Amino acid sequence: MFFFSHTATTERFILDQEEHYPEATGELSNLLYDIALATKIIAANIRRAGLVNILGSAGATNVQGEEQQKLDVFANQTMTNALNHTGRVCVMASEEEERIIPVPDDYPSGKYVVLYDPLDGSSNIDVNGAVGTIFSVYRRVTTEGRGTLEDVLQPGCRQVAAGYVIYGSSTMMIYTTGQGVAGFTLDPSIGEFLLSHPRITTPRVGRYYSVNESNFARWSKGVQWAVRGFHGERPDEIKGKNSRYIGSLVADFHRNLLAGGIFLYPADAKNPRGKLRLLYECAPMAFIAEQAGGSATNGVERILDIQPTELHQRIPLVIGSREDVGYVADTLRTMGEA
Ligand code: FBP
Repeated sequence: MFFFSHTATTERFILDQEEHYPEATGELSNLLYDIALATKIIAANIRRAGLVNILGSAGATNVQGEEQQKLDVFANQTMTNALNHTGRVCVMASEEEERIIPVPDDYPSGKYVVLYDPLDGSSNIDVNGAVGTIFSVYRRVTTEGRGTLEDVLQPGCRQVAAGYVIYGSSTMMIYTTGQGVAGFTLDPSIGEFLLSHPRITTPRVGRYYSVNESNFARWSKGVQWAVRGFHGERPDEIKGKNSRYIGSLVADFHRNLLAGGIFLYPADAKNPRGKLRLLYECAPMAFIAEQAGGSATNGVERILDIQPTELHQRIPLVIGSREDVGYVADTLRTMGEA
């Protein structure tokens, strides 16, 4: 039974936050609401995925060289359609699209830039594992007209908002606008995201480590030595941790954010620059991690300080509980890998 008291919807929460910004125009709030709407549509289709013809391959390969799933294509189109006509956005970019996505000529161009990984964790779709949508918002740097690549290639520290939606046992939206991190749970009975986690903070030291250990042999000696600490092999330096790995960044990050932990996708002999994308995955998650008291590096450097040079640039990612991320950086420095 649901009693309507003063439970905050995303809209009410965003409006409350806006009060801190007398100069706010409400456009960012509306933009976050556009994203919330798109993810509700994606959630509704994921929930019925086995019943409607939306599972399996779309029979195409995306710019990442990955086989596109039907849900990847659907989620990508849903995000783009929710954003491209509102007059709030000047350009978009998606992990699924080779080039930047312009606002169609017959729609006005706005002041925001939105980047998204429409469906993260694609390998989990057909096995009913948790997947997610990741988004990142910047103000444009060009002054007028259609947005350009220059508007998209901004360092993460310039984000005005970032978040993700996890389609797990429940559907949750987690986001920050630089005033801490809040979490909302979708109530399917009323189709609204309701505030369920007002002020999310992550423990300084985590109990979990999340990494694809099958890549161990391909890691550098420094990364191997760092992960061996999580195994409990370096008791003088760090307490061993429990291993958890779903293979979906959103799901692994979400667990560690709430319960404390560290997620790593290091570079390796197969992915010498790492696997995860700076703009669509690493920068938005880094903004959330830092706003929750955690941290995020490429092993050594702060993710939010990295200046992107390519649209689909990949980097190594170490993210989560602050002291654990620091321990990895110290290990790599000691091993002369930084
Ligand atoms: P996409 O599904 O958006 O391509 O994301 C990449 C990803 O699935 C991450 O979500 C996840 O952390 C990682 O790749 C898993 O990679 P691997 O299967 O190599 O461990």
